[in-house]
Amino acid sequence: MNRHSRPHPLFALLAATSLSVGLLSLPVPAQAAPTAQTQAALPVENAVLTDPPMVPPAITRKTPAKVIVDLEVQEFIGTIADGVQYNFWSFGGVVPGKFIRVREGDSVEFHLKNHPDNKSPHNIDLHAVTGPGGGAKASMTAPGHETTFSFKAINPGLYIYHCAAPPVPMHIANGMYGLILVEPKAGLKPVDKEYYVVQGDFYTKGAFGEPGLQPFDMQKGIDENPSYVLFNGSVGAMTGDKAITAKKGETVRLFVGNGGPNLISSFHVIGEIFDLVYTEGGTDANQKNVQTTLVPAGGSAIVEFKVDVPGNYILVDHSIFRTFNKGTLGILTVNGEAQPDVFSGQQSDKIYQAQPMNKAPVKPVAAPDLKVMSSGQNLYVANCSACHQTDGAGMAGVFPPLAKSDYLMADKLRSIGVVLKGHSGKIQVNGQGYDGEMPAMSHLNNEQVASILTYVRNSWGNKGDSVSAEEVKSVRAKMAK
Ligand code: HEC
Ligand SMILES: [Cu+2]
Repeated sequence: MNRHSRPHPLFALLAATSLSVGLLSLPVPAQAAPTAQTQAALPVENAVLTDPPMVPPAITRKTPAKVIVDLEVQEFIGTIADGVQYNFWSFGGVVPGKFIRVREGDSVEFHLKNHPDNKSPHNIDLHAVTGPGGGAKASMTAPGHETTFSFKAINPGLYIYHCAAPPVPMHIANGMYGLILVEPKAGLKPVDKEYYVVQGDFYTKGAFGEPGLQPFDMQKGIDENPSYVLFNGSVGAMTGDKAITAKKGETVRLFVGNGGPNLISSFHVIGEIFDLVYTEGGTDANQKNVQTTLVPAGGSAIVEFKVDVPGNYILVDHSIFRTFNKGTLGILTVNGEAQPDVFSGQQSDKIYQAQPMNKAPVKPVAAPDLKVMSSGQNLYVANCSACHQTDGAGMAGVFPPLAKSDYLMADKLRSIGVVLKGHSGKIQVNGQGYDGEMPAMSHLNNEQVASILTYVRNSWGNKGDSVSAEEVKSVRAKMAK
């Protein structure tokens, strides 16, 4: 039997509290507002909401206000990767949801609208809320309804918000999360650029990149085995012409969140050091000079850094398979003049003559077949020794040595190519330059080339593995293309 067909008891508990209460009592009668009198004195404003990666402007007010937040839940089919669609659920039609910015001490009047075309009831649990469920039960909203609740933003900090309608993990996995910043009374120090980045893990029936509309995979979610781990809801949401940008010398502040639902992020920007980290989104900029900061599922971090050198800086989760195989990659492009005293770029690339390493070989090389060795020797004498000499020593400056040849031993497939194709042009063998012409030995068949090279790679002090006719064949096939 399917493991998740019988719901966990917690599900029943949640259903009995938030969902059923929310649904059965819909429309929820507006609760008498106990703070109506005090609120009446506050100036009223509408919150500025932004799509990722943008952040609303800093709050310049010095006194509290009543801030109205209007957020509409939208279920929509969007692109999760090139050629791959997913049925996202969202706060405001974007994943992560709209960025909300209020000030410590503000009274927030929250309006949650559930679009009539949606199929599921939804709600919102804001981690910035002090009160049961973070507002989840108070905001349970059926499709085609709008609910309202109010809270006072007592604690400053950067908080995740998310849907908490059952099944909760599925709503979160579908993209129902975002960030709300409660600016401290004194404000945040002004910086040049602010951006909004949220990581999330996604569970599709198909593997990463498998095209078409991909359904949600509950079992992969339970197993914590995502097909995608993404910044801002899709592969490429922050690359190419969607990369975030800054100018050399500017200070960048990233509001980083992690919607989860499962994974913890080891957030890192390749080639930068965070000058300042507000660990876990608290208001104490408690850490200086940090390479990688943890962002818990359902948590956040604020990082700040000055960009001193132009170029592309890659945002990653340093659990690095996620970056290379599951999509966790964003780019910050820094424009400006080069800064060679801070970073020079590559200054040279030359051949490095090293002593052989006296490490024990990891994989013992099988002794070459004696028959192969002796036929290889005969063929070598007939075809190669005129130039490379019977003892493989070559002739200084004219014919490169094969005995103890670093060039020969470094790359088996390349040496097959040299024999089949010949070689001309500059070449370095054991530190000595050669610029001669070796004729293509195309009259030799695969077997013969294999035995010659097996002999050469195991004579005069050379020690290497055998060359098979199969390998020669595949090099020959590649050449033909
Ligand atoms: C007519 C002379 C001549 C013959 C015959 C000849 N080679 Fe060469 N070989 C050269 C020259 C010259 C070079 C260097 C080419 C260059 O400078 O680009 C070379 C380069 C090489 C290299 C790469 C450099 C090194 O030392 O590792 C290998 C391997 C090699 N030959 C193997 C062979 C084998 C095996 C045969 C016989 C099947 C053979 N050669 C036959 C002249 C010859
Ligand atoms: Cu929801």
